[in-house]
This record gives sequence, structure tokens and C-alpha cells, in this order.
Amino acid sequence: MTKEKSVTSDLTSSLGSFTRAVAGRSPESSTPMEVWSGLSSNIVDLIADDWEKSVSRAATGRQQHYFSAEFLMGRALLNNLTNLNLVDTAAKAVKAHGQNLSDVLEAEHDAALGNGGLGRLAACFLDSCATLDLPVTGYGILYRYGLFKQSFEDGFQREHPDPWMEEGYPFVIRREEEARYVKFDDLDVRAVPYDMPITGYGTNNVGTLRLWKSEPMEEFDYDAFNSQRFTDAIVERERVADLCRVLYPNDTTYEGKVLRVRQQYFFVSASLQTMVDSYIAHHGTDMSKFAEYNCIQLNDTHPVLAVPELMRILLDDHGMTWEDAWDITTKTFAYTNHTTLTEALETWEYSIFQQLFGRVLEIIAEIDRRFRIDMAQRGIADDRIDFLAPISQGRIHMAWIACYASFSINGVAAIHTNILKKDTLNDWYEIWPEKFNNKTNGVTPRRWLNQCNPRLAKLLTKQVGSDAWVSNLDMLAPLSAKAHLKSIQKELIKIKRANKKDFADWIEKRQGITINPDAVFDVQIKRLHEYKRQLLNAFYVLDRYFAIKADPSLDVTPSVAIFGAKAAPGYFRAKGIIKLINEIAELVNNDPEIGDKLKVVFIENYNVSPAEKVIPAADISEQISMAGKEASGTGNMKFMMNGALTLGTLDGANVEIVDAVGEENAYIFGATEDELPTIMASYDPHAAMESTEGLTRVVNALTDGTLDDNGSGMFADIRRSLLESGPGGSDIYYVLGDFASYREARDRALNDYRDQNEWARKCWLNITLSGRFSSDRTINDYAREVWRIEPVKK
Ligand code: 26W
Repeated sequence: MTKEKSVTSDLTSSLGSFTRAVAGRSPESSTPMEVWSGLSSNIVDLIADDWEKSVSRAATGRQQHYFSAEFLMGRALLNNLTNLNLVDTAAKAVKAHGQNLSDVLEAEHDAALGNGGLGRLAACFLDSCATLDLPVTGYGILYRYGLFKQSFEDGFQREHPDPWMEEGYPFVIRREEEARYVKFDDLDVRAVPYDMPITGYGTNNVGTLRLWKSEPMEEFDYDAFNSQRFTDAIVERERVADLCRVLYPNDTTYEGKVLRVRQQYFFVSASLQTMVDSYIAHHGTDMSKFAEYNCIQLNDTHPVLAVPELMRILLDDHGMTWEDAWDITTKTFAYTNHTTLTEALETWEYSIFQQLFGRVLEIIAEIDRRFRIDMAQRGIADDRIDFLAPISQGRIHMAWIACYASFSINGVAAIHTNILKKDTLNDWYEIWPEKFNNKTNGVTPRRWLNQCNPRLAKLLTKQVGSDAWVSNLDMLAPLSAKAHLKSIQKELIKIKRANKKDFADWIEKRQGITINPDAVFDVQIKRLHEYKRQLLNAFYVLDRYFAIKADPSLDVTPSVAIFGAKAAPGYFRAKGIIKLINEIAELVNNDPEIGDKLKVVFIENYNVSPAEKVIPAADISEQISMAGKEASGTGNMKFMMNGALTLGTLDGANVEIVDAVGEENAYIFGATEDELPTIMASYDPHAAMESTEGLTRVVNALTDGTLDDNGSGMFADIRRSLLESGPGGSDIYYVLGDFASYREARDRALNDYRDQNEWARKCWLNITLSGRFSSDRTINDYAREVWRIEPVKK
């Protein structure tokens, strides 16, 4: 037998065994889900030895720990098959059992343990760390319910629970023997780790994501049980299980829920305990070198309770002095900020901390006391000190604790870091400029190019001469010189057309909507938030609709406006915008006069997997946030890599994308961040509306009977948000002000699309110049400049 044949037959036979063990029947008669479980278990079997070796290699030297309340992992099987170079072999093995690999892959649930950008970034980072052989472990929470599933009923968003691992999930391994105890003043819980292996591309290094699950201290409270308080015992169990039950679905709006702060303390306490125990096992009980061997990245403020908790461990469990413990703590933590929106800043009521963890509060109070003395000695004014103190006005300020205790503070794109320095964290920057640094986000080219876009990957591999670009995306840069070649343009056009056909088939099957693959696919996929301005996009569509209705002979480039977005369940206005887009779709898609000229698609239950379907098919990437509001964005990078052109404002990483490809290879519009303060100071949304042709007609459509919000009042609320003065109004995201400029840019893009070769030339430049947006680049920067870790030798 040739080598390939024997690998295939090995996998065929092991897959048969693993599937039988899972399903209790032959793989031939198993469901795709059961074959998925069998194949996934088989993969864990194949990587187990490498994983074990990687874990013990990492434990001896300096290590990095990534603390995050969210990891938006998506599906795991295809990712692992690709990393192990087993995709074709697995396809054959699955086929040999009368099944089909793509059905099997489609059976997998997304692990949606995150809301949006911050959680998906953490997942991309883990991928890069494993690929770069870096000793990095992720720590988070094993939520029983991930981000809610979204359905549309009469165009309204409905939320449903997402029990993503109820049918079993082979990619997490319960480590019973590594359980820890986490104590609250009113509750003690057992924290049991579930470890997920993170394979890398072209390496046998395997990283770990450790997700904690809360369980009762004892299987049963026998006292309660015996004294006939059975239900009390059960209720207590449920109280503990509650802790990890659900991912909070808020993105960027802060909610002071006690259960959420419990979750945060739970996972950071358990994680620190394992880190400290591992340190002692390898380096002894002298804790003084803890920060030489360990560094912790705080993914936003959600894990900031790790700061007082590490202090508590060093003081109470290891008898250190305050000075020594603080010295170690301040050398251990680095903090990443992911948003400048003030409504996202976490502050907790003093009384909550009193109720949950008195000792941690005592430590925060001491940090606060010393902070005030420290600042006074630096000559900071009293009112400034009070504003920046960990405890002020009866609240605990998590971002201030992070800034004070961390040796590094970073933003996630150049413009964002500058805004932190000059506004949001300016006081901290004035005191400690050396703490501040920028780490522009990136995305993994494994999932977001090589896996999701195999046609384009094949072309790139042919052009580079190998697949080395998959773990070194800068290798694509020299290919940019080929942008003018008709042969390249032709191939690219063919690939995009085929991807669009795939997406059209997928959405037709999934939602029953027919779209034309020859139309321009114009895509905006991200969480629904006013600052991201899906409303601006929706208004453009309405305006186009009215223009075609007014003149049916209008020569328009056919286009499909594709949306995907979830709104936080309590965010009324965001839900109103979802309803609005669905109503516009209803109006436009059912008008025979419009036909293929304009279509609107709202992808239901947008998640990582649907993103992998639509991004390779996109022509235009909508990145239209109000300038200064989107910290970075990462979707913008995924689109760029897949040959979509950015239609965007100079915000977040769009600025750097334009810097990489040139403004002539993107469609940039709108007021800039430095112009906006002056503009907003005298902004009159009414005047903006009235002076922009067609815009009054569009805004009126909200309430004049053109569109129906089923009596919910949602559309009147949207209108008020734009035109009424005072809080909740005044068009604070400058939708009406930027409309004319947006319409001009989008019209121009649609018109340019008609020259297919010229369009393809621009796409090629975007693809080949996307190297700096690989998360490998980002992670290398963190590793060198913040974490100071080296790849582990194999
Ligand atoms: C407490 C409520 C809450 C929940 C989530 C506050 C803040 C958040 C996140 C920080 C919001 C978030 O996901 N931010 C996004 O982070 C991405 C990764 O850095 C950036 O690309 C996005 O621009 C930013 O909005």
C-alpha cells in the first residue's frame, strides 16, 4: 500500500470504531451528528500525545496566560482536520462509511462562547499562539448556553437558548483531578476545568483553552437530604450551576448583574490557583519569581478581579508583605482595552462586593488607600485622584484598577490607542506614558482564508509555489505586482463567482431567498449597535428603492444588501433596526418592478459559521461606523483577505487597511474623527436631512405608513433618535450628516464594479497586501513587546 492509502484505511477503520462507540450502531446507519462525534473523538485521540508533551514543555519556562470571559470559537472539526492535514483523508474515510464529510461538518454546533469582536479575537489569538509554538494558555468559562440563537418572527428578533454541548462535545476534556475551590462569602463552589486542545498549522505543538465549570462542593448535601430537605439540596445545586449557565449577551453596554461579577471572580480565582500551583510544582514555594515565569493578559476589564485575587493569594496563602505582593502583581498583568464607549466601562456597586467577597474588597480598599497616597506624592490634584481611584462614589472602577496595576495598557488599532491616550485614559497616559502601546488586531488566515475560501487558497498556493503563506501571510505581498495581469484577474473573477453561487445556494436552502450571483454582494455583518450604523446602510437601500420606483428605467448595477446581526435582548432600538431592515426586505424583495436590481437578505442567527459562508462571497465590505467609535473591527480584515473592497469611514483598523492598499483601492467616505467634535458642536440633523436630496422621503418612510412596525413603536423611536433633541435623540451617530457622502461612495463602488477586470485588480491588491492583518503578526508583537516569551523548542 502507498502511504496515503494506508493513512486513509487507518482512519477509515478507527473512524468506524469511534463512531460505533459513540452511536452504538454502525457508522453507515449513524446520523451525521454521530459521525461528527466519532470523527472528533478520533481527532482528539490523534493529538493526545502531542498535547500532553506540549503542556509539559510549556510548564517549565516563562508562560503567557490569556484571561477572557469570552472565546467565540465557532466550529472545531474542520479546523483541526486542516491543521493535521487530514481533510482529504477524512473525506475518504467518511465516504467509505457511506457518509458525506460536508454533512458531517455541518452537523457541528458553533461554540459561541462570545458576543462578537472581543471573543472572536481571543479565538484567533489562540490559533496564532499554537501555530507560532508559543507557550500560551487561554482561561475562560464553560457556559452551558452560548450566545442566544436568533430567529425572526414577523421581522422581530426572538431569542432562544443555545445548549451547544448537550449532544456531547469531544473537544473538551474534563480534568476532574485539577478541580479547585472558589469561595464566596455566601457560597462555596467547585471549579472543574474542561480543557480544549488548540492545534496549530504545520506544527505538532498543541495549546490549551481551559474553560471552568462550577459544581457543588459535594455531590449531595447529605444533611439536607437526610433531614428531608431534599428540595433545598437540589436548589443549592442549581444555585451553583447557575454560575456558568449563560453567557451575558451584552456587547458594549454594561449591566451590573451580581451573577456576572460572580462569573468573573469564579474563573479568575480558579485560573490563578492552577497557575500558582503549577509555579510551586516547577519552581518551589518561593513566590518571588512568579512574575518572571508568568504573565497575564486581561482581555478588557472582565477579568480584572484577578488583580486583587492574586494579591489575596500572595498575602494570605503565602504570607508575603504588601510591598512584595504588589511588586509581583504589577509585573504580572497587562491590560487590553477594546472600546472607548463610556457605556461599556464596568463599575460595580460597593455593596455587591461586600456581599460576595469581603476579603477581596478589603484588598481593593487597601489598593485604593495606597493609590491616593501615591498620587498625592506625584502632585496630582485631589479631584483627579478621586476620579481615578479604584473606589469612588460608592463604586469599584474595574478599568482604573487595570490601569493602575498593569505594566502594559494597549488599544487594538492605531487610531484607538491614540484616542485612549488623548481622551479615555488620558490621565493615566499623563502619569505613565511608558505603559501605553498599540497592538492592532489581526485575524487567523487559517480559518478566515485557507479554510473558508479553498478556491482562493488554491490559487494563492499555486502563485506562491507552496502553502507556506498560510502561516506567513506576508509572503503574499510580492504577488501584488501581478494585480494588472488579465490572467490573475480572470481567475479571481471566476473564484468569486463560484463562491457567490455557493452562498446563493446556501441562503436559498436555509431561508428560501433567491439571489442572483451576478449581482454585487454588499455585506454588513457584525453586532447590531447604533454606532456601527446599520441604519445608514438601511437608509441607502430605501433611497435606492425609491429612486428605482421613481424611474424604473434607471440604469443600476444589480446588488444584494446582505446583513447579519444580533441585538442585545434588552437593546430596544437595536431590535427596532433589525425589524426595520426586515421590513425593507419585505418591501423591496416582493416588488416585481425591482426584480434583481435590488435585493435585501438578513442572515438569521448570524454566527461564526455563517460568516465563513458569506465572507468569501462578498464584493463590498461595509465598515461604516461613526469615526472614532469602532476600536478596531476585525471583520474588515477578513473581508480584505477574501477580496472584498472596503466601503468605510476612517475608523478603527480601516485606517490601516487604507494605509496598506491605498485609498484608490477602497471607498472611503464620511466625517473624520478629528472633524467630528467641531461638526457635532453645531450639528442640526433636521437641516442635514432637508439639504440632502431624497433623505426626507427616506426618514418619513419610518412613520408614514410605507413600513409597518406592527404597532411596536420601534420606527417612531428610530425617527426620534435622529430628529428629536435631547437625550436619546439628536442623531449622535451622525447618520443623516454622513448620508450624502456615503451614498456617493456606494454609488461609485457599484458603478466601478461594472469594470470587472479593474475591480478584480483592486481585490487582488487587497488580498495580497493583507499580511499585516494576520493575527500571527499581532501575536508576534505581543510576544516580543509585552509578554516577552519565546517559541518552545520541539
Ligand atoms: C460589560 C459589557 C461589555 C461587553 C463587551 C463591554 C465591552 C465589551 C467588549 C469590549 C466589546 C467588544 O467586543 N469590543 C470590540 O473588540 C474588538 C476586538 O478588539 C474590536 O475589533 C471592536 O472594534 C470592538 O468593538
